[in-house]
Amino acid sequence: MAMVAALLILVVAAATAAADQHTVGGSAGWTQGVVYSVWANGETFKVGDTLLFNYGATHSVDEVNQSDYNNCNSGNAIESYSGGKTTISLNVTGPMYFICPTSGHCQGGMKLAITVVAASTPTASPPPPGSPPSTTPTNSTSPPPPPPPPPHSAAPGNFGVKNFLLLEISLLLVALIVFMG
Ligand SMILES: [Cu+2]
Repeated sequence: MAMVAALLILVVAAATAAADQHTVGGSAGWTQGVVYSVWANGETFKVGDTLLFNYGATHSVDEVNQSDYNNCNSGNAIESYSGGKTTISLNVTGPMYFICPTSGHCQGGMKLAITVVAASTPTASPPPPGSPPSTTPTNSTSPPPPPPPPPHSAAPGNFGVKNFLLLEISLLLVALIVFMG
């Protein structure tokens, strides 16, 4: 049972902490004519995730600082990538900026700003404080329930009136005892 619970916790933790790959621009990829701020607003970028840029031969990817992002300046790039397919690991929290260095592309909107947030760390909920472990003894001190009375084998035979009366009285007494008890 404990094994099953541990496995369940592992599965849930793995599901919640799973790293995601964000394909920039979705199916459109890294190209002209995509509003990347809209795309980025629909994504949650976590530490441990990756960005995937898919682009054609006329495009590249430059990681730049905020100022160069704003000014579409690729002359000062932190990193430059090319080749049509670029995967970038998101290792730290904070903003990241990317532009296409091809002339005119950044000015035309081919620029991406994202904010990387800390990966969600699932914490196992601890037991509430002030709840001591159960100390109720398992061996009960109350007496066991009394055994049921034996069934009356009332076999009317050749009773006389006197015996019949006695039987009636005893039955009444038993009924009384049962009702009183
Ligand atoms: Cu481009």
